[in-house]
Amino acid sequence: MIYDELNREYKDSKTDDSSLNKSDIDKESIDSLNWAKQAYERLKEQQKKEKIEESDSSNCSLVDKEPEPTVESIQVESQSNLQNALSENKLNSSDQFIKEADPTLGDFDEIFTWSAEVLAAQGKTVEKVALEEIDWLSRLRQGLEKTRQSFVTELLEKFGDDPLTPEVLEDLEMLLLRADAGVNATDKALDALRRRLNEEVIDANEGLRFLKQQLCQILDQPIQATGSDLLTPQRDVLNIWLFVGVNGVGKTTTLGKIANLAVRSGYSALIAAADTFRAAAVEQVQIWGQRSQVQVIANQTVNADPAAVVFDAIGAARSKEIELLLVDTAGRLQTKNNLMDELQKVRRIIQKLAPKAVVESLLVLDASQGQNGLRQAMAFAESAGLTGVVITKLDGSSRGGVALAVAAEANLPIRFVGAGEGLRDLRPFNSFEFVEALLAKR
Ligand SMILES: Nc1nc2c(ncn2[C@@H]2O[C@H](COP(=O)(O)OP(=O)(O)OP(=O)(O)O)[C@@H](O)[C@H]2O)c(=O)[nH]1
Ligand SMILES: [Mg+2]
Repeated sequence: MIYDELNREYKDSKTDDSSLNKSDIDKESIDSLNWAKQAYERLKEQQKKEKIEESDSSNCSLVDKEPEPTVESIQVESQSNLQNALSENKLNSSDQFIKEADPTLGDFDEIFTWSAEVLAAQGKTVEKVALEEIDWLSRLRQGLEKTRQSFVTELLEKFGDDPLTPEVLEDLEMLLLRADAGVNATDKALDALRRRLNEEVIDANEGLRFLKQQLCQILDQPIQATGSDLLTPQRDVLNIWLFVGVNGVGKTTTLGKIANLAVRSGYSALIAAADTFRAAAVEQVQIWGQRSQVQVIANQTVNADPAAVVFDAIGAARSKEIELLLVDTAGRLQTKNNLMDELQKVRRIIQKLAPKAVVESLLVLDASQGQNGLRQAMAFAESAGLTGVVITKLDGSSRGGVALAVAAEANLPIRFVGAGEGLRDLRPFNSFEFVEALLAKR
């Protein structure tokens, strides 16, 4: 059974049970432990079956799985460069890459139970639970550990067991600002809590539940305004996704991970290596392409015109009836106007050559740079025509709250989140699971 990781459901899913209104689900009423046990048993069975099928087709499947290099347009200049780049990316061989791409079922532990609870609370049925989702939720929770520890531990201490007081809300305000949630989001959440507190007495549990709901609403607002909960390529048209952002935020890595998700989910993809600014950028993207068997269009000439690369890529995408063209761009600082001009030129080429293409311009944002990073990145907004955000490096940062600032200050939908350097550390964004992971008690 193929799991579509961009749409976050099995390919043959007929009914969409995940569309249940989350607020209608009383989490407490679900026998979550029992549910988690059933889900675990089912996944164990499924994995056993897959293992048998794999061993039945014996070594053949391994041979089949070995990706054939399909990069036609560029040649790696030297093998040693490739090796260096491989180790830079921690991808030492195709086998390792394939292994890394396939999640395995761990123990029936606290993390599994928590992940299952989050899925159950969103209305997923036991039959629809995918290992990919469980795997991702545990990664997300681990990734948010630093933010969670500095935020939740104190929050729960402040909340205590007594009914909430206005003083506690003041402390909460400070905690949200410290987690880089931004003034707008903090005000919104606090105003709602204060209004509630004026009307009735609420205890700590209800306070936490209400806070989670408010944070979800803040994150969801720009997403709902787009009309689609998840960003997925539209079928039968060319989709062009541009990855923009300042130096080193994770554009290329994000593009590589999304290329892999797209291929695994059954989309045809192509990569345009339009970062011609940095010498090693083409090789880096080429390796990602090789690993996911996605062709890369590039021009090895130093300082080649990025718009020309995109021009070639659109031509190739057309002739091969590609669904998703992923465009890597150079890290640009707003002071470098020529780089901004380049980005606008790329947009013009797309508009001219593929006016019917569905274009997404995704701002990649490093969570550890917090609100400063967001302000700096917003300089891209005009020239890049931003339509969404990818937040990377949630792991290792205590500023995961910046997601709230993205929604409330920049009014942009968050489309993907990255919480680690590994292949499976990036997934489509879901506000409910993000808030649950951020505010998980245990
Ligand atoms: N810990 C962690 N590291 C990440 C994440 N995403 C990317 N990185 C790392 O960040 C570094 C920079 O990533 P790149 O993808 O090269 O960033 P870029 O924006 O393309 O950089 P330039 O092309 O130089 O502007 C790499 O070492 C990545 O492995 C993440 O979610 N977590
Ligand atoms: Mg890059």
